[in-house]
Amino acid sequence: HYSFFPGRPRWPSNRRTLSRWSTVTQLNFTQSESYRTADIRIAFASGDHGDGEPFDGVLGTLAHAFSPPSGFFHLDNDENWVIEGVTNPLTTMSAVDLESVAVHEIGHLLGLGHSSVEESIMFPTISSGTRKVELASDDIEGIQTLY
Ligand code: TQI
Ligand code: ZN
Repeated sequence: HYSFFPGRPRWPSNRRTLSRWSTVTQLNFTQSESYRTADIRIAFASGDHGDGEPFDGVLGTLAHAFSPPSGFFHLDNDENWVIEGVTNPLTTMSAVDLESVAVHEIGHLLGLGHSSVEESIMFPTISSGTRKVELASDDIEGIQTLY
């Protein structure tokens, strides 16, 4: 029978963020062979990266995604991105949870603007050091109204 290492460490699933949105809609996401022809193109970038919306170093703008049918989703490479709460002690003060930001930006990619409901993923602020990855009923209503 199989066993795990203590604490059950594992690689994070890179599809988890997209599946949060696909489980509440008819949308399907598959990984494309080619970045150039993909509908959704995700990249890390620093400073001025050619789309007229330059990044600004640590904190400030963390990421941006454009409304449909753009499909561009850029993450600021200068942030101290954190996955599953694992932070570098030297950068904890400015740590940003990658999954929380990604779920929010995918919402923008799919066509959701900001929400006035504080619990929602699409609320325009998040307290620093916070992890917010579960869709709220407001997010689900929004995306189901659109798709
Ligand atoms: N990026 C902003 C955002 O995604 C970009 C933005 C500003 C924007 N105004 C907009 C996008 C109007 C669409 C419409 O909201 S951000 C958060 C949150 C950012 C902010 O880097 O400031 C998250 C990215 F909600 F926490 F403030 C992700 Cl989760
Ligand atoms: Zn936003």
